[in-house]
Parts: sequence; structure tokens; C-alpha cells
Amino acid sequence: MTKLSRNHSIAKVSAIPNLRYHPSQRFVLRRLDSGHAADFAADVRRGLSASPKFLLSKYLYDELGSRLFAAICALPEYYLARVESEILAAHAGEILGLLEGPLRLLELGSGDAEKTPLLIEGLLARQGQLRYLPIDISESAVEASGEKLLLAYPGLSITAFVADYQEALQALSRLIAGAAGAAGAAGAAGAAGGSAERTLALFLGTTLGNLEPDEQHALLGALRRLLRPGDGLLLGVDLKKPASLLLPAYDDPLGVTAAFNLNLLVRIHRELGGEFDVRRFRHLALYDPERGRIEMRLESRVAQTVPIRDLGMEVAFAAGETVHTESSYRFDPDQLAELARATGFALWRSWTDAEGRFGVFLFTPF
Ligand code: AVI
Repeated sequence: MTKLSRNHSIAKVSAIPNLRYHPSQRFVLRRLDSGHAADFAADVRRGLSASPKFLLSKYLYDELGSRLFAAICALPEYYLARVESEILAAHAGEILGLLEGPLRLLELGSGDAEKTPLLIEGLLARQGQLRYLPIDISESAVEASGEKLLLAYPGLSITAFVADYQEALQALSRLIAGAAGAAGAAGAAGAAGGSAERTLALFLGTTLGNLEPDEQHALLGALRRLLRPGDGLLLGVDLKKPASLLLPAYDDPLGVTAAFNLNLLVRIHRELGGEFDVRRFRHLALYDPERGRIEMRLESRVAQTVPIRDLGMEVAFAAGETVHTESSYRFDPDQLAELARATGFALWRSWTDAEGRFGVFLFTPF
């Protein structure tokens, strides 16, 4: 497949900041996180001043981080991506058959959208045209996956949101309700709107697990406010299992996950002038059985002080001190159904692999 040249694929609309469109009008990209650089600086300051130290996991996904995550998904140890794809490939027809059409496809945390074609193809076969609304924090991933999908599927049009989920869902609900502001509303609302369409929302890859429980609740609540009875929410989550089966997926022998984690320090170096020597830190993956979550941390190998120029601060690390960089919660099916019920969703149907490692759950609003 030929790749569209970056310069020709998406043009900047100078009058409308943060809105870009594909010349064919099939790709609208809205970047909502206008305060992103300031947020990153403030969040790094807050996290590295705290005790214990932390960095928010959403910052793992700069351009290199997104590519490293795609590489993680190709690792044999990271069974999650493979098993979820197998479940979707086996049951996409059944999943789509439960929903009455025409549908638009909303995807939270779309990333490289590797698994989305499993549903896009079934929907295009059924309805000829499809509106796809991906939301992701990584602009490079949304751009690259959008270009690839547009080339592969002429019946597809895309309105992409580069934003936090909550921010994007608010913008989407305004568009869907037809209450979009003037800027860019015509193109984007056209791609999102259409009251006859139902919505199938995807939240795959166990990305829900990267949120804390209160954030999971808030996000599902925001999604519920956007969806109507008859719409669907397809959630893919990794199921609880012994640490011995989980940990290799988060500490692979090639060191790809370590690079993904350490890249956060590289990003602070590049964007904020943080003088980190990444060789003085190491990647850790731990399982907390009480909370049912994997934690990624960065451990300082030595006692050291690291200046961060743009923040005008120096961060002292003790030898062995760790910085929390990600939580990845596991789910059990009853707990997930309860969370969904508490936010206004009823379980419609669910599928797992033969070994019960991963679950795909279809919910509908009640
Ligand atoms: C994106 N997210 C669901 C991944 C996970 O498994 O929690 C991120 C990841 N972290 C380490 N490896 C993969």
C-alpha cells in the first residue's frame, strides 16, 4: 500500500486553528489539547515534586512512544493484543449483527487502529459508507492510521480528535447534538452527525485499565451521556490472572517495554530540558495483587540530582527510588459488569478466548 505523502495528505486551514482536513474532505483532524505543552510542564513539575514521585502515563505516547507501543503489540510476550484480535476476528460478524444499522464507529484510544479494520470491513460491507471517529492523545498515531485507513477503504470518512478522552467526548457530544460552535462545525459535524445513525463505541486493548477506578467510572459515565439506547459499547479488557502469567508481557527480554517506559525521560529531556541520563534509570514492572494492577516504574540506579531547565527545578533521586509511570488494572467480568451498570450500561454479550485470558464485552445503554 502506498503511503500518502505527509505534506499532501492533510492540509492546515489557517483561519481555524487546530483543525486540519484532507483535501478529499474525507479526513478532518481536530486537535483539542491546545494547552498541551503547558499541561505537560505543569504535570511533570507536580509529579516529580510529589512523594512518591509519579509521571502520568498519557505522556508515554509521543511519536516514538506510540511507535514503541505498536512494537510492544507485536511482541510474543504481549499476548493481549494478539488474543483480542483473535476474539474480534472470530466474532465481528456476530457483534455487528446485534446492532441495528446504519452505524458510525467511535473509537477511544485508537492508536494505530490495527484492530479496527476487523469491524470497519463488516460495516462497509453492510452499509457502503462509514463515519469513523477516532480519539487519541497521539497526533502522529491518529494521522498515520487515518491515512492508511482512507487509502484502504474508499467508503470511509474520518473525523479524528487528538485530545484527552473527556475533552473529546465533550466536543463530540456538542457535535452530535448539532450545537457545535462556528469554527469548523460544518465539516466536523457533518462527519459526526446524522441522527438516524447509531453509534458503536470501541474501547479496546484494555486501555480502560490505564485509568484509575474513579476515572474509569467518570469516563464510562461521559460515554453513557453520549450514547442512546440501541447504541453499543464494545470494551476489550485483560482479565485477572496470576502475576507469573502477566509480568512477562510488561518486562520483555528484548527491552521494548523498557524503552517505552524510559522514553518518558527522553521526552522530558527534549521538551523541557531535563538532563536525564536514561542509563542511570531502569524499567520495573510489578504486580500489586490487592489493587489488581500492573505498575510500571522507573527506578533510579544511583543517587543523583537532575536539573530540568525549563521548569527551573532540580530533582533529587535516592538510589533505588522509583517514579510511578503507569498502572494497568486487570478486570474480572462481574466487576466490569458492575462498573458498567453503575454508569448506565447493561451487558449485552461477552466473548473470551479458550483460556479465559482476555474478554470482549458488548454493553448497551439502559
Ligand atoms: C495501552 N495500554 C493498554 C497498555 C497496557 O497494557 O496497559 C500500555 C502498556 N504498558 C506497558 N506495556 C503496554
